[in-house]
Amino acid sequence: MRRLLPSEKQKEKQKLRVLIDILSLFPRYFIGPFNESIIKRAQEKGLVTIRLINIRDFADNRHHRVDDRPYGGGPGMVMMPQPVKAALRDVKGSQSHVIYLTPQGRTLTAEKSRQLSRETHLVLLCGHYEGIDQRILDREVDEEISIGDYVLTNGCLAAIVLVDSVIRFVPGVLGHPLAAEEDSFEKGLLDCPHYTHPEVFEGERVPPILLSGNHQEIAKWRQERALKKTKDIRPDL
Ligand code: 4GY
Repeated sequence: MRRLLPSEKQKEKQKLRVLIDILSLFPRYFIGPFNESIIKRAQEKGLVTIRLINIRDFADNRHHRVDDRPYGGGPGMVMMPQPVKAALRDVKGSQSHVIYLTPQGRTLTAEKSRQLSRETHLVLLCGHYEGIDQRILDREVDEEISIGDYVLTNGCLAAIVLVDSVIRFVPGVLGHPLAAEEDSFEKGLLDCPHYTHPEVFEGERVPPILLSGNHQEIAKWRQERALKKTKDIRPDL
């Protein structure tokens, strides 16, 4: 194999960093989930930087209003374009990929999360009320993503889910370098069952094959169980 040029060596060592800006009306939503466990550690390691931006801070009217009544009538309120545009202008750069979280988007998959983990700068736009003025979505958003076929009260929880699933694919975030690949969905199957100590719990034994030390047989068993589970629960996969 060809030796790496000095510039390439440097690039190899250089950490893949992801900057994630989250624009919402409720930045406090994220404080709990982002300050625990793996997401917390990913930030401490400098692999991921998450910034929380309050769209209301960018409202140019005296009362910092961010919503107004929908043209054409009907219930609910719509987020006004001005504050959203100003917040986006504040964070957007040449490398930004802007995502709007909405049930109207393409459903998030592991493949999409892996793809997003290779972006330099993700901007996540979280709506509230009936949503955001369509002119912002048309002009400023690169992609609309849904986390599933149900409606949340706002986009913040969907953004938390997206961040969590994306950062698992950022190299160095999970302990084992191949952990993200080993998990469910990477082979198009649901995961197999897992067992730990004790060997007998309330009279139920761990499947004996897992204690056999025969790694080939264990791998075969896990594959079979994953296949059966997938056929039963998700034949569409
Ligand atoms: N499902 N996937 C979702 C959602 C809430 C009104 C627009 C979802 O991603 N987002 O249900 N979002 C709505 C609330 C404004 C977002």
